Amino acid sequence: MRLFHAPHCGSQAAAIVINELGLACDIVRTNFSDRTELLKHNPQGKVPTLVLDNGQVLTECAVVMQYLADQKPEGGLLPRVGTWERYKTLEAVNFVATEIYQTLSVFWVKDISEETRTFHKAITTRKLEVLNSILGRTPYLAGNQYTIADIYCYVVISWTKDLGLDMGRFPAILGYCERLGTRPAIARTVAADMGK
Ligand SMILES: N[C@@H](CCC(=O)N[C@@H](CS)C(=O)NCC(=O)O)C(=O)O
Repeated sequence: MRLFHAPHCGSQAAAIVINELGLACDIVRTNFSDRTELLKHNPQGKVPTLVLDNGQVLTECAVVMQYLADQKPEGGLLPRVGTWERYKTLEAVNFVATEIYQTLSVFWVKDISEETRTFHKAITTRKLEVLNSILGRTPYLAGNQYTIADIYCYVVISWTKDLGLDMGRFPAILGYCERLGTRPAIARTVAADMGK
């Protein structure tokens, strides 16, 4: 398998899953200024793009992570099909994708006005309050088990650093991210993305 990935993108979550599970998958760090190879597999030219050994292609981070985790179910990052825990994990993945990621994505729109930025900061703060309250009750997003939802959440929350949000209001989120950041697979992936 090959994963097209770029630092500071959601694809970092897929790269972490690969490293957590020790999957046989080349992680191809993509330079968006030359997408020749990526465009051969994904006409959208976006990451993550996962190319299987048989040439089939899978995109959409939330789904790519599920596929990767299912390659090694004993790794425990995604509970087995049919279990309640699996649905709770997918609920958490969807929460990150739609409530947090999509809210933050507004900040990357070019030439966003100051008024829109302030408005979206308020919306983001309300979403982060919900996340903070969940993480105040359970050690991981879907309960007691570390799953792909946590990996995704960790990556998405790392994007809040430069947004001028008062993250000090969310001690449970900060403590959780600090804890996750010490996991070897996360630390290794982040360091590699920073060229270390
Ligand atoms: N809905 C997709 C979004 C993928 C996406 O927008 N990826 C960004 C990551 S930075 C990208 O590749 N952007 C490059 C571009 O839009 O040109 C997902 O969740 O995986």
